[in-house]
Formats: sequence, C-alpha cells, structure tokens
Amino acid sequence: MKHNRSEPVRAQCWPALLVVASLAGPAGAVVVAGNPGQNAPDQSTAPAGYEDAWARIGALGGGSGVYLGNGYVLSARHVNGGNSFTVDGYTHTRISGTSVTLSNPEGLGLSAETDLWLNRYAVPDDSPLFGLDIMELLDTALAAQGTAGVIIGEGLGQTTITPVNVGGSNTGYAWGNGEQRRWGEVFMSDNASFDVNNRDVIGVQSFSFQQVAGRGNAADGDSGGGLFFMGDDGPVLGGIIHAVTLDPNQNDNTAAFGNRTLFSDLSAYLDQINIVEGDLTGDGYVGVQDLDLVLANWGQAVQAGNWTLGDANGDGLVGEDDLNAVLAHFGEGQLPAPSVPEPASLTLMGVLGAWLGRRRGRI
Ligand SMILES: [Ca+2]
Ligand SMILES: [Ca+2]
Repeated sequence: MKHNRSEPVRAQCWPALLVVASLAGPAGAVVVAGNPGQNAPDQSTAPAGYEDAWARIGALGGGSGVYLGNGYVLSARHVNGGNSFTVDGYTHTRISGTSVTLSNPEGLGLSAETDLWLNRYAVPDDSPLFGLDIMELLDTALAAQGTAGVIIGEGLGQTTITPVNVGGSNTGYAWGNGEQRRWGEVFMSDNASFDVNNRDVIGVQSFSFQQVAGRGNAADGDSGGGLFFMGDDGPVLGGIIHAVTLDPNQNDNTAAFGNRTLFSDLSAYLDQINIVEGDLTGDGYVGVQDLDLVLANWGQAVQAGNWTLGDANGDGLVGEDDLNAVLAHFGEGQLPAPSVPEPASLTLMGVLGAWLGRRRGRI
C-alpha cells in the first residue's frame, strides 16, 4: 500500500509540559468538553458513522486497544499486560507467542523499537468481534488531515460535567471513576516525534481541547485507543493514542483546556501493520502457509470471519478477495525465528544473507 510520510520533527519547546510516563497510572476515558456555561455531552455511545470504529475499542493491560481484524489488536506498547482484551464485557485471551513490538524505520536516528504493539487474540464465534473485517488504515500522513478526527478510548470517566479550576489559570475537568468507552473530537496539528519510555514514536499532536462542546482529550488509560477519520467507505484508523501534555501548575488527574494528545502516525508503520490482512496463520509473517490456507479452502463457504479456514475478509466465502489479501502482503512481516540459524562468522552471515534473500523471494 502506498503511503506518504513526512520526516519526523522533534517535539519542540515543551519538554517540561510533555508528560508521558504518567500514563501508567489509573485508567481514564476520553475527557469531553462542553460549551461555556453548559455541561459536557456524554459521548459514551458511538458517534454517528463511526459505529464500526467504536465496536473495535476495548481494554488491554493498563490501557486500551483497537481490534484490526483476524484476531489482531493494535495498542501502545507501554500499557503492558495484554494477556486479555475485553470488549463489551467479553474477554479475549492472547494467543501465545503472538506479541510483537513494532520497529521504527532505520536511518532516522530513532530508537529501534516504537511504542506500538500488536497482539493476537482468540476470537470465538460468540465474541462481539467475530466476523469484523479488516480495519482500514489511513495511508497518508496525519498532519495532512485538516478535518476533524474522533478519538475513542476505554477507561474511567470524568468526575465533573462542568469545568472546574484544575490549576493555574486553566479550567478543565477532573478525571473520575467508572469504566466506560468515550469519544471526543480532535483536530491535528504539526508532525512531532516524541518518546514514551525511551521508545521513539513518529507522530502528531492535537491542538483542539478547548471549551467547545464535544472536544476531547485523552486521559490515563486511553493509551492504545484509536484516532479515526471518516473515509469514503466508513471510518479509517490513522493513529494510536500514546500520551498527553500537561501544564506546569496543573493538578494531578485532570485535563485542562490547552492540553494536547500525542498520537502515532500509522502511515509511518503501515508495512508492519498490514500483515494482519494476509497473515492467516498468526505467525506474524505473510507467506506460503497463508496461501495454502486459502487454496485448501478455495470456493468453500466457511464460518464468516474464521481466518483459520482462509476467510481473511470475513465474508464467509474463501475466494479471490482472500487470495488478494495474502498476495498483497506476501513476504511482509518477520520470518518466524526458528528458520533463521545463528551465523557463526561474517562470512557465513553473508552466505546466509544471500540464502535468506532467495528464500524470502521464493516463499
Ligand atoms: Ca503467516
Ligand atoms: Ca472471504
């Protein structure tokens, strides 16, 4: 899939405001603003048109996650945990050995790992996620999105629905209790790279949290939640929530007007995420085994969304669309580790590299 990516720009001039470590604390859902003199809207049901995005958000570790399809959930690495992914009270169990921390592109001076995390979960046919197709990803840079986006996270709500003084000269909202899914409207600002626990993220920040009804900002526990935009065929996922900025005098556990939310720009990581479309076997690699699954069930009507029977797109039929899903990403992902022996010398490494090059091209 084609994508454009701007060079990362360091978050500038607000290191004192940049709070990233605090997100390991208690969970909190998106904080929503109201107009002056008015209560904040509830926004704990799906926004119109974004029902498909809403249905994919759940609780994962100390934060949130977005279901991408084929059992895969994308989240922020720093939320940790992740043995389960819970949506609408339904708990999905992680499949052993399917946890992958995504990498940054080489040559940009960034850390090897980024704060993005793919885990794969069993999705039985009584799960609310069963049969959902592959989430469409935005393939252009986030900063180019001048239009409103929607953030959705799962955690604790805000204690007040009217603004309170949360420190300094700012007003905003105090975080509260009561786990729920919530959404808020955001607008994108400049490209910015930031780091969370020393993992660099190519990303962007929102600038839009003001006293305007419906505007949202992330809170503790929203890390790993999604940033969505409206595409031609429904919502598309553009980023993941990682961190927020805080003002120096701001009280703990609050969201103040002017705070920002920091997102990864998934267009920089598309080639690592797109494997979820064609990796039917769940080994993090799209290859001949996945092709075999489609061919073995070719033309069959199967349980809709059962990727283990070759139905990658969840329409209940194994056919051309599923084949195309595999071929479009053939060779992407990381080859399963056991097939790569440890090289004993540089010479052997060169020989091995040549062999691997052929091998990658062939399967
Ligand atoms: Ca595979
Ligand atoms: Ca299909």
